[in-house]
Amino acid sequence: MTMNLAKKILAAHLVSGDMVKGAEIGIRIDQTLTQDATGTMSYLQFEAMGIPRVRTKLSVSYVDHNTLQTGFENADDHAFLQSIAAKYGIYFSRPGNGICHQVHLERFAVPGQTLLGSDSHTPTAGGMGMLAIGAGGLDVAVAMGGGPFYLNMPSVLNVRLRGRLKPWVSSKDIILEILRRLSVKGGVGWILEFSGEGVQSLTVPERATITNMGAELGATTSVFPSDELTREFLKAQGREGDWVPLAADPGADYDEVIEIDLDSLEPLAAMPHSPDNIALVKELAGTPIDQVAIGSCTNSSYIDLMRVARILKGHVVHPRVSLVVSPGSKQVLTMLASNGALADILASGARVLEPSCGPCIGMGQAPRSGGVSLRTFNRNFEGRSGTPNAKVYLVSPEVAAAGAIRGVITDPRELGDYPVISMPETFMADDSMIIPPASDPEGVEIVRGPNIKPLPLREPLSEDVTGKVLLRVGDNITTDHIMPAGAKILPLRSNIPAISEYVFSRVDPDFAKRARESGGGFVVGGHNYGQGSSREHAALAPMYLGVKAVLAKSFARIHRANLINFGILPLTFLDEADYDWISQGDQLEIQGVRRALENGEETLTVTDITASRSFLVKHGLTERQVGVMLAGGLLNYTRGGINVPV
Ligand code: MIC
Ligand code: SF4
Repeated sequence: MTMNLAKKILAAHLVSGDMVKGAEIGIRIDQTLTQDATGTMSYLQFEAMGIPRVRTKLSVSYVDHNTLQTGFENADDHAFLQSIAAKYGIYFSRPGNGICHQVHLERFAVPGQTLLGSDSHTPTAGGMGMLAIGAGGLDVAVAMGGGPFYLNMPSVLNVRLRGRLKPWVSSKDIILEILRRLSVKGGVGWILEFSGEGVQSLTVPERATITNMGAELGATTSVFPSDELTREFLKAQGREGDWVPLAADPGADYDEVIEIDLDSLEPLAAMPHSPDNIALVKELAGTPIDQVAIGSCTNSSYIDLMRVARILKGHVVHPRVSLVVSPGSKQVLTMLASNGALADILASGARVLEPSCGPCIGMGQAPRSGGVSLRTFNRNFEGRSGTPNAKVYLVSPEVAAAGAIRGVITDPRELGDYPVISMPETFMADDSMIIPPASDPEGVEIVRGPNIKPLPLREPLSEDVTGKVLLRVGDNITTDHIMPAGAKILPLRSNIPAISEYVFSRVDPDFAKRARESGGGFVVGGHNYGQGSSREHAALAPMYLGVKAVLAKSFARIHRANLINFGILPLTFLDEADYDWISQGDQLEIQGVRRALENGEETLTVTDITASRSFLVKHGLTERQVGVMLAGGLLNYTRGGINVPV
């Protein structure tokens, strides 16, 4: 039987279920990664499982998000993460070593293996031919314990790349074009698999820009074949031994195919406030810019920043613009420093940050009020930059650099000759900032600062679920709406009671108070509820506030899984028109939920007591998920020893 590449990797890792579209399968996870903003919870959960050492081939804990230390909290979390890593057999990438996805691609990603990461941009490693999936921290904890990762068997979309990109058009424009065609919810339930002769002109980091931002489609993951360019990249990283050739079988089937003619692409931008709000850069030309931010796990590779350095060389940043550059890794920064490119970047007036997420997650560098910010990042959700009324455009490094010089959005093709950057034959690989696990784990004491609070747990599911509609929101609500990030709130990631005060704070500042006073209740949403990040705090903190169920038209994959993991019912309307009848403050009741789930019933009746009407919702839970829900969440369920083999 011929198989596409995604199916081959899934089949090689299958531990349960049949690979039938939509059915639940369990897969073995070879590698895991965590970052500091999701990692503390993930490791608290791992600790609670009582397993002495990780059972993966490789697990890495990165510190890259919470690097602004405005108080003791982040530094305390770093110390906790370092001690946990030493004790449980995990490699620890120290703050300053770089953004998890960039470093993982450079130093650890292996074609054909599976990677589960507590960050939605884990698919970055798909640029290397890995099957790399983002998940909540609890799912990653289970995988570290040797348990399978469960997902619904995705459909596979073949993206055929034809031709070659023209000068000044880059791989960022390819993924922006896909977002234009498919939208931020078009990838839910899909894996994107790239093929075609166009692949051969894209280096591994350029491929990784595309798989990285596949997350913005809501896709399960995205994957490229592993070919000669993959081998060259690995060789240049001193890891040729990790290379294996991988591709779909000739004539393999796909559920759908789209073609992209690379020659016809032009520089694109995602306009405020959604990654799928795409326009041609030339149509936006002339728009005044206040800030340009270059970096993030999407566009901070050596190739990206070398190109930026060449474009900036000999220019000074426009007086209106603040240019900030954050290299993706210590490797990238070191190479720029040693070949002189960093001097060109500095000479332009750029403000260079340490290799970390930085402005991408609102950790500093918030734009001025109402300011226009051009960013090479992957998300431009309203308020994510830290300035509620800023207007963020997502662009390629070429468009960003051109804008920084001119002070207005500029079609980079106006700049003349395109700087051709070739891949280095050898990268400056130095793993001295990656600390291996301790050789005497018993001797390691876990460091726990006062900001690290114990994990809250939910009670087993009650027979009837009742409460008020605490909030009713529209389509495409992001996890940044539900549980905002930024320099002020991120340091509370290991303190659920404190962070829960900020749930929905940008949408409705009274939400937390109302939820507490009402003893919890329901949230009602539109399509693609919970799109964006993998942060399980967007489920855990509402759970802490007593949210019992979310009724929505549809859910984003990772957030739905997180809701289930923390015992919140994700329910979808059988008839979407029922959404229109519900108002904030309505008293809802679902009787006999436990019994219905135990009896295998697929729909539940919701009574809106205030509106005097009833309607049907479906839960779509698999048998395993029903078990999780009845137990009051995955941690209660795994404590029964059901999920993780001991
Ligand atoms: C993001 O880009 O939104 C984050 C911050 O990396 C999140 C993880 C988090 O919230 O900690 C993600 O993408 O999953
Ligand atoms: Fe970090 Fe931004 Fe990438 Fe998230 S998207 S991992 S915040 S750089």
